Amino acid sequence: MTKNKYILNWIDEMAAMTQPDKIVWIDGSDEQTEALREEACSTGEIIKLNQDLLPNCYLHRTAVNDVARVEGRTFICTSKKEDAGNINNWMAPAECYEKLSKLYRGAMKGRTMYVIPYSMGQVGSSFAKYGIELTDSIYVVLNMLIMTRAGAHVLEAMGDSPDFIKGLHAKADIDEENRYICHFPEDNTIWSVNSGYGGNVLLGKKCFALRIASYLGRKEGWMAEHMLILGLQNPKGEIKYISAAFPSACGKTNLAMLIPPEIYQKQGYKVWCVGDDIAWLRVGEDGRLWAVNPENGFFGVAPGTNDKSNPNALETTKRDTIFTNVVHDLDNNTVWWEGLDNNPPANAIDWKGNPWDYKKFDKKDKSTCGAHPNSRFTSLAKNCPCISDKFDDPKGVPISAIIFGGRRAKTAPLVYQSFGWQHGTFVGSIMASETTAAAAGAVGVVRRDPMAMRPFVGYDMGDYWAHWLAMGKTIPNAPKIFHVNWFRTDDEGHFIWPGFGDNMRVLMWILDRCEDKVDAVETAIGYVPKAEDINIEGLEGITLDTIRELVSVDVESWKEDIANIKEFYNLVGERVPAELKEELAALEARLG
Ligand code: OXD
Ligand code: MN
Repeated sequence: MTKNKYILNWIDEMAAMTQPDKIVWIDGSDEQTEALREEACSTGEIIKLNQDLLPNCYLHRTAVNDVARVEGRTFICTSKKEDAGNINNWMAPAECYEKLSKLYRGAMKGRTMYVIPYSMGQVGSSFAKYGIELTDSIYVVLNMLIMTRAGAHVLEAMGDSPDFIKGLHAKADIDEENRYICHFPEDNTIWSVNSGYGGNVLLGKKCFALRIASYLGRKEGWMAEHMLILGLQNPKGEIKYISAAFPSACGKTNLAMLIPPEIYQKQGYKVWCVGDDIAWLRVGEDGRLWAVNPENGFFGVAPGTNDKSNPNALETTKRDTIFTNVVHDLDNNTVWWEGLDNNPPANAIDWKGNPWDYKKFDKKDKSTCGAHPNSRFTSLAKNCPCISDKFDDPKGVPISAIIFGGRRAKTAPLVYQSFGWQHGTFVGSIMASETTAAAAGAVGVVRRDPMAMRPFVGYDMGDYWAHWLAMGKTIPNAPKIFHVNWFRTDDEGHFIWPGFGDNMRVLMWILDRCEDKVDAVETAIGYVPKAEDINIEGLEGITLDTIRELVSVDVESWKEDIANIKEFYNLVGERVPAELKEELAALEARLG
């Protein structure tokens, strides 16, 4: 399919090491994709679901020991350890290549190596970057065909250029002890072995579009961020775009596909989803920051997705979807997960492949779940009812506001605006979430997750912050930077803010601030809304006093947080930019 000698030589080298029985090039055609689905069904790798109820949908179960990203086994392999920084695991490239070569040697014997040419971003767009993933998994091929733009047309676009990301994935023995997800940013290379779970093996996503891309972005003057992108359309038809970064378990996909509250719907407001996970951002000729979603689909968490929490996501999963590790309803040959509805199937198989008795399900004991808590749907973005008509636009969309968020019981107010780009970068650098009862371990422990990028920066965190500061100087018309917290609780631990669609009320204030339409109150941490400027019409149980409480700055808890921030900055180490240390000192002084 190509004469590109860089591609052909590299494949020869990888095939000599992994020794597949045959090599198949993925062309993206319906015929080939259908043949692969049939082959995977015949071996039990995937199960064809009820085609009347779920057209073109399939179910896959991973190995029981292989259900999530493995940060402890994820490495950044730069020649100098200090370039990977203190937050990442590091291995010397030569040592890592040697170690993993042993695991790859002969790993594809008796198997087929699939060659997947793919593009992150619309083929031909100035944002787009190309990659090739070699894998011995049909499940990976079928997921990549949803999550990326893949096929022969990408090879054509690559021509005879050496400029592509080389990804190698082998399932090997799915051996946890020898599972490695390794990135060689200086070589444009990703090696993943002994896993079959999406986040570790769909190499276009976290590995390329965040870790390698963040490294390239710094080198080339753009940004790769763990951000959703949404467009908010007013009754006049004007659309303003917002990108937002949240750590896991903060409702990112729900915000990306938000349904406006009735009062706004009636006036004609709409929200459009451009992306739910990753944004690539570049300065446009007009001096604004423009964003694309480099992906082609959603790899979303299934549990908790329902027709109230996210009807758009639920609708998206009803066709052309691969479900992973959810419950198989044998009566209807459909799928189910905790939080879908109150009708768990009586005749069902759980994510481990065992008969599942829903009557034994105990909410507090995750081991009784039918679907794994990290079970997923892989769905096409174009099937989302609220997908933006700019989703495929090679130019992307201009960003008016950047939002950082976290899950904080007390510290962060519902919303605040930074004083400017430098202070906004500081706000991103101190982002944090508190652990919830849903996860194992202590409740209320603060995990700092700067820009929600802690596991995804492909180089030193301090250098990454410096890149943010440097980018700010190159954007004449930079987005304003905000922080939100949907999770403030009252003294009994109940959430005060309703969240979900009502978060739009906060987005409206944010956009009003971007357009200088509304005043704000200056506090030690930034600008907070005047209570009357958050629209509470139609919200039951929320008064102006509730809003006053939600936007109040709890000085004591901020003072406690300062110590934790200092500790984190020390961990990041000596490359923390002086400007951010100054911001921290200034915040401390303002808090008194
Ligand atoms: C994540 C994801 O872990 O998007 O951030 O899957
Ligand atoms: Mn993510």
